[in-house]
Amino acid sequence: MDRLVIGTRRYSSWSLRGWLAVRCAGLEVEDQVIPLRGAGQTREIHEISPNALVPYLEHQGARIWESLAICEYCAEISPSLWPRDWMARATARSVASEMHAGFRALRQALPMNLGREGRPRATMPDEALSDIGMIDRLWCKTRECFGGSGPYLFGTVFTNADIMFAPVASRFASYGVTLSEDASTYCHAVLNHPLMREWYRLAAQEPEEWRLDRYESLD
Ligand SMILES: N[C@@H](CCC(=O)N[C@@H](CS)C(=O)NCC(=O)O)C(=O)O
Repeated sequence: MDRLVIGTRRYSSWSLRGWLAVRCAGLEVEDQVIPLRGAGQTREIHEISPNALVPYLEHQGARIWESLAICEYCAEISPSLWPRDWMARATARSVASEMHAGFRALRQALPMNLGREGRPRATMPDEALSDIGMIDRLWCKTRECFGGSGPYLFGTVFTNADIMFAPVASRFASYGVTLSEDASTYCHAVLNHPLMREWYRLAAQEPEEWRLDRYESLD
């Protein structure tokens, strides 16, 4: 059975990226959701995934781990996951890689929690605020150069670059982060993508026992 192994939808930002890429590419795989314990403690994942992390994809004999590798794999099947124009494509790969490798302070300060409805953190580290400013500027600049009249970073098509930032849009909404007008418009476009709505719908169906205090009790 071809499968995409993901973690709790409410929290697993990397899983969201893999799932969006797989769905955008139309791969026929079954979702296998493993409730996360956090901090690498989810033993079931160790038995399945080579890097002991999710997302992890098995498709037609191929095994793919690391969300960016899954995005690349999906783009081989569905090339529109990267922009068609080579210069736009080079930039899309750069911003997607920048997200995959960076913005650690933001990721630590604002863990994804789809159940949190716009309540800001009581305190925010300067490094996280700096990441937010960088992302805001990156979104605006990319859209200014490549967005044209479309709602996404590279225009009308939702690409791997948008996929990499989709959990960030979710975090900005969950923690009531104030953005520039252009960044805010983009953020809403991502959150309103039909697949994002679908992810939120499925997350809302997860059992309450899967909730983790470390995320739910964050002030
Ligand atoms: N660099 C990896 C990061 C994947 C990652 O950290 N996944 C988390 C869930 S969002 C995980 O599997 N955690 C295991 C655990 O919490 O036990 C990727 O891009 O896929």
